[in-house]
Amino acid sequence: MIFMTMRKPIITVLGHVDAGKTRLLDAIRGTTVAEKEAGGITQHIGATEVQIQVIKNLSRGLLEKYKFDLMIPGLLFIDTPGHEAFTNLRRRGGSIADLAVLVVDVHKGLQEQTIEAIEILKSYKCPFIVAANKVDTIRGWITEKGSITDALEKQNRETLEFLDTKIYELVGQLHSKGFNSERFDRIKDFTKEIPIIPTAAKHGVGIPELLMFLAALSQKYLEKKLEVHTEEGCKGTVLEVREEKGLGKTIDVIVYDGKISVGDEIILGGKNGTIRAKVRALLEPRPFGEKGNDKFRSVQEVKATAGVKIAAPGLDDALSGSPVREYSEKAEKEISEEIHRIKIDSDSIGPIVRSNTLGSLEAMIKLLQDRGIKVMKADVGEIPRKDVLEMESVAQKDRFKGVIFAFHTTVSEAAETEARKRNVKIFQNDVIYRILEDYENWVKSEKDAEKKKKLSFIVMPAKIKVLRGFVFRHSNPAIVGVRIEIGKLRKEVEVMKKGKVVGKIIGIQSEGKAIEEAKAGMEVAVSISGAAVGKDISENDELYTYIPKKHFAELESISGEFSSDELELIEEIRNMEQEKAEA
Ligand SMILES: Nc1nc2c(ncn2[C@@H]2O[C@H](COP(=O)(O)OP(=O)(O)OP(=O)(O)O)[C@@H](O)[C@H]2O)c(=O)[nH]1
Ligand SMILES: [Mg+2]
Repeated sequence: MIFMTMRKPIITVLGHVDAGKTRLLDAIRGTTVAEKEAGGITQHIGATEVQIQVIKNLSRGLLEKYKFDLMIPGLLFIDTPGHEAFTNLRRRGGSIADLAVLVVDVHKGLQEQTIEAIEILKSYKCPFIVAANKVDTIRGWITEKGSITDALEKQNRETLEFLDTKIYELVGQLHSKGFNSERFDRIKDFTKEIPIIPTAAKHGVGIPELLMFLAALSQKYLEKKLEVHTEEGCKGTVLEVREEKGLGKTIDVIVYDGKISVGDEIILGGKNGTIRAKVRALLEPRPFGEKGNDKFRSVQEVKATAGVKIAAPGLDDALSGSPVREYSEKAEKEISEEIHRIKIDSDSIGPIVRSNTLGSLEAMIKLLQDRGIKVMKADVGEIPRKDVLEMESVAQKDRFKGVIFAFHTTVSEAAETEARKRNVKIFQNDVIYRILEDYENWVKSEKDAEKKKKLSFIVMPAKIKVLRGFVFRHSNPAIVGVRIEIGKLRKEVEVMKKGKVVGKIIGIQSEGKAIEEAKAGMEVAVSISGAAVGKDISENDELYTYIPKKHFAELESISGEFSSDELELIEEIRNMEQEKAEA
């Protein structure tokens, strides 16, 4: 028989350094000491559970005001804030975090890592709400603990206006990232707008609204996703791998479905393939005030949603971000496939990606794929020398693909030396979107340089007219005044009349000064070697640059560089040369 109930949604907190993520989690944990004592807030391994009753008590009139009717059993907050933890909260096709809180410093708006967090949230399709934090630092702010709705009523007009300016700057920035948002109390349609909740984590301001909106949104939009099968085998994710005194390597796991008991056999991902292990102990933090000689207490069974430490023999190579399941052949196959899928050498040629955990690796691969870059190989750990050799051969086929991305990981000395020697690019950074930006900037500047080089080698189309009354010298070389009708005239190109080459431009002068190039509209004096005025050329003649046959394809490849006049001119010259050749 299958029992199905609704579990607590899993919530993670992301944002830029110093935005106040830790403080916000502290505020949630410390919201009401009284609730804590009554069991309303409990500590898990790596997570904090907030019972629904706490949210109901805190929200007072707000639930009625917004017509929220809460049925979920509570919320489970992941205690480690940051992308690191979030990217490890992964499961096939997404994240096990049901919702995220994006913490933004109200004065600073979207900063580097906020943008990175948004990118990752987007790629995992994880809905989020925004905490516009540190509102207490706005000039004139009157601190009122608890509800932000109440606090807003206490503020003077200038303070409120300043807050709104900042909020709408944020709305604009979020919009440019593809999200519609609005101050929480002005939202009309929750399916279309992301609520922005002003908070002062330091003083616990806005926490009731934050909790309430998280609860309401998870219930409304995640209902299906929150169904659990409490009598089935466990499904979870390794959040962290930790050495514990007397226990050896342990794994901190977030269980999002099913249950796990001491003695169960589990299967998870390791650095060298899957690991099958028998649960020796399930550990929870010892509640405050309970007697005991260490920080954990042992339990027999844990049901989703929960954070738990698992002690078992053989966990030395366990991988952060790996799935954990109750052992079955099917589960083993699936986990093995999942690890393999990430590490797989794809058929296409492309870059190598390495990262510190399976989660961050997957996030990086996703973001690259979003940009149309197919990864050839991905793995956790340091960049070894052999990666450079592999990418050198890829670069020979496509130099923009033969690169290495080192996200949150180190590059071995041998790899660095080899990369320098072989000219293989390694993009290394701890901020995902920085790596992507560096790579994209590099590609752009290389392509620009390539184009520039190409342009300097090919003959540009030009149509020039010999001006009447400006013959300065008749021959050896002929020097005449011309007007550039269309295109660009450069030195060292041959010119033709009616398809026949009459000479070569060996000098261009404008107002008495030698120049390298003359553009359409300019009137200049040109020296033409090999041509004689009166014989090969005359006043009022129209001359065209002679374009070598093999240059036409090159010109075509950069056709975006030309105006429609110039494109027509290229065709005219091509026809002229063809007719001449056929004649
Ligand atoms: N005035 C004020 N200060 C705050 C508020 N929230 C956080 N701070 C302060 O901002 C600083 C950073 O807060 P943290 O919570 O450590 O920020 P964080 O986002 O966890 O930072 P990292 O973990 O380093 O990424 C601390 O000095 C906090 O006391 C707030 O609402 N008001
Ligand atoms: Mg912190």
